[in-house]
Amino acid sequence: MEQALKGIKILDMTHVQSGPTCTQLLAWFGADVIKVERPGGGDATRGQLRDLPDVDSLYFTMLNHNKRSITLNTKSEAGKKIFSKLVAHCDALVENFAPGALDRMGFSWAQIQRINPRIVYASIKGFGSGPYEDCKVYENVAQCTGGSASTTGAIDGFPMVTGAQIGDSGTGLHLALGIVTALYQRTFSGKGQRVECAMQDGVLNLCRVKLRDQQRLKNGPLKEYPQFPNGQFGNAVPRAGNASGGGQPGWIVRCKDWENDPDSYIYVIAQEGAFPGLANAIGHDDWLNDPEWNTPEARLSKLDQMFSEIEKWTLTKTKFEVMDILNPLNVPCGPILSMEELANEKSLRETGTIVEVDHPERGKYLTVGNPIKLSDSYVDVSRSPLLGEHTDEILLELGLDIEEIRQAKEHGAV
Ligand code: CAO
Repeated sequence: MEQALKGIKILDMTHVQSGPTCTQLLAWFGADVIKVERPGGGDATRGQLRDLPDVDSLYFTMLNHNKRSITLNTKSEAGKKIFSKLVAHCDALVENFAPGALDRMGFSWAQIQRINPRIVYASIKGFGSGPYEDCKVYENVAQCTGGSASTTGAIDGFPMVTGAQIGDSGTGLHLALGIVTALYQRTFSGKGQRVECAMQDGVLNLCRVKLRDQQRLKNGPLKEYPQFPNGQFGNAVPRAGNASGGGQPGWIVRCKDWENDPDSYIYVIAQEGAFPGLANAIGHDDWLNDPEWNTPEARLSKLDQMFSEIEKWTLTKTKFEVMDILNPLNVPCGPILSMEELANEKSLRETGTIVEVDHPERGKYLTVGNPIKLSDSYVDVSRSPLLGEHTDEILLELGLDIEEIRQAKEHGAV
């Protein structure tokens, strides 16, 4: 079996999280990803959040699988010459430096196009054009400025960020789609193009349903929000605790032993069609003939009471027992799975979503593999490269001879 992106060469100038998640996906689909790193330390994440001394951190290794690494000082004259060769050699250049960094190195989009008119030049920045376009941005800044934090959190609490890296990994995913789309268009146009994703835009795209609710708000209260009927709505979409985002009410309820296990909870959705089964299961078949309870509209004003009745029942069972009972009744529900439980989940290992990888310095560790499954393109998750591990090999591929490589090293270019 071939790999979907076999033959595509990516000039990977990414660092930290957002860019590397993008190029890692491309590598998993078979692209040859050449990660360019500054001589000395390389990508700063190699040394951040280290759990073992002098060994590439899990932060780095889990974002840079299946890539090759070359060290290159792109600010030195000799380094710029090699960088130009890389631009000519590759199909896409991907970067997520602070705004203007590549231009300051002497490589504007116009200059890059002159070197290689077929190249796709893809960037992640914190913001698009506008008042904040020059700002540096990390994950939580994007969550706060993209609408996620203002709509996440307890009903009366402060704005909250989420553990899902929607600003970094979310934008990386958006950019990967932009790159393959631009490569596809190139097969007809013969030309490369610029691809830009702003983290604020990526987060806002993922918060689309909240902009929907913002517009619904002017036509009346948001009836599925916990603020209805007891609370007040202001001018903006409020935080909704754990309420379900859609038209079917949902909430997180406690399960047996929740006092000792911080993850003994389950999310239950009282979907209209499955409501009779749910009511029966929790011993409330009386609701089914009671006009105060037997329609979604009647229940809307007392969702608190409904979920507290459901919880009286879930408190007598483990989250997995609840799942086993409710699933056959078609009641959508999901146990709160801890990272420990996910790491040990057999089915995730079998699908390649959780993979064990061996690393020459750190030994075996777990990573999240490719969550996108193609039936005709296999993914073999291999370890991240050591800093500059493939420098000589890549320079030879670019056509440098042994003497030129020696000189590049002598000048500190690689
Ligand atoms: N050779 C020589 N110089 C190099 C180099 C190389 N191989 N690789 C990088 N550099 C230089 C850059 O050119 C830049 O120099 P200048 O400031 O002189 O232009 C410098 O290294 C540092 O780059 P940076 O400003 O991007 O790095 P930072 O650590 O200060 O900022 C970050 C990090 C993430 C805030 C910033 O890159 C950014 O805002 N990126 C866009 C948004 C983004 O992707 N954020 C997500 C990060 S993950 O949470």
